[in-house]
Amino acid sequence: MKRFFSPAQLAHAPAHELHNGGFTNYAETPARAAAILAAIGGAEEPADHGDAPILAVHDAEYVRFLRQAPAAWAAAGRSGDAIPYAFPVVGRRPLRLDRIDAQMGRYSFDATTPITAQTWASAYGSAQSALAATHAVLAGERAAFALCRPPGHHAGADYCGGYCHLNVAAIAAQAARDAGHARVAILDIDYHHGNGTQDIFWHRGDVFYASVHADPATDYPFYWGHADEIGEGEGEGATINLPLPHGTQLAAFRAAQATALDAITRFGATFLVVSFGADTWEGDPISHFALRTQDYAVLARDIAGFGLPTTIVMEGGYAVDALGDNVVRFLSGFDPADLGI
Ligand code: OKP
Ligand code: ZN
Repeated sequence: MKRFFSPAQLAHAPAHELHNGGFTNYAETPARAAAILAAIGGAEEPADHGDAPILAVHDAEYVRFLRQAPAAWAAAGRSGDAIPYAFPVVGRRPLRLDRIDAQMGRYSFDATTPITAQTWASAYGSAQSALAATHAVLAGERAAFALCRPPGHHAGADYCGGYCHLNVAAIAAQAARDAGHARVAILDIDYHHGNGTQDIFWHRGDVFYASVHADPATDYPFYWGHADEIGEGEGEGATINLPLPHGTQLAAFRAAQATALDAITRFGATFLVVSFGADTWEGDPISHFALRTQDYAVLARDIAGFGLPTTIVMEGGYAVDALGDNVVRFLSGFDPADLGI
């Protein structure tokens, strides 16, 4: 299987995240990408498709913010990573936000996603990897893997959060739409609900969003991913949420994924984007499902069985020592030759 990764994606390395009332080491490390890269035996550097496919999903003002936030942070006399602390909960009417702290809160939904001087370059590379994989599939590959890092599914059109800045799955899906696929589906099997992806396509009937994830009643991102969220307007019925309890093992996860795939089939998608997270693994340090490494091949075979051209984008997975094996096992379900990479 073709796979894509840009070395620029290693540069983003925040020192800390706010977790349980204090600062802990940032879980979404460059070592994650390095472990996957080693396990899959390298990757092609993506071609540069430029800003346009990013701006097809994200607001221009938000992209401008991501690019200039580190300079504004430094100009305010701060050292270290930029982190927001105030959020416009009461509404986001158009205001002139001069102070970097005001901008940080406006364009973030949580305080766990620092922005560094390298963040834009890494997020841009991550998006380009997703685009390169998508264009490989559009050109005839049955499936392709984008080693996206930073991940994307928590990022909305105009906000970052959950370690995510650019929504790589949404960018891939939109690229497939723009290449002529009238109905595109996103299957999100990361442990966490992909609130950003859901938000981006919430009102749209042309991109289906299906997610299997930890119940937001117990898990981040709390405010999205409940079973009664189905989209609105043109998008009503084009979102399906399948929350599962702590301790979920293969059988229940596989059944939920089958429900998601059935819905995608009924929708009539001709192109699939998989948001793959390996944080459903039994030993993940920040998650509470119980999938085993060999289970990923089963899940991938079930997906591959639907026969849709498929872009696979990497989302979460924080057990660095197991991450490479888990990813290889997943990819092997699409192409058994990938088990021997
Ligand atoms: C990103 B992805 C644990 C609290 C939650 C944010 C989790 C983001 C997960 N530190 N922090 O969906 O894997
Ligand atoms: Zn996750």
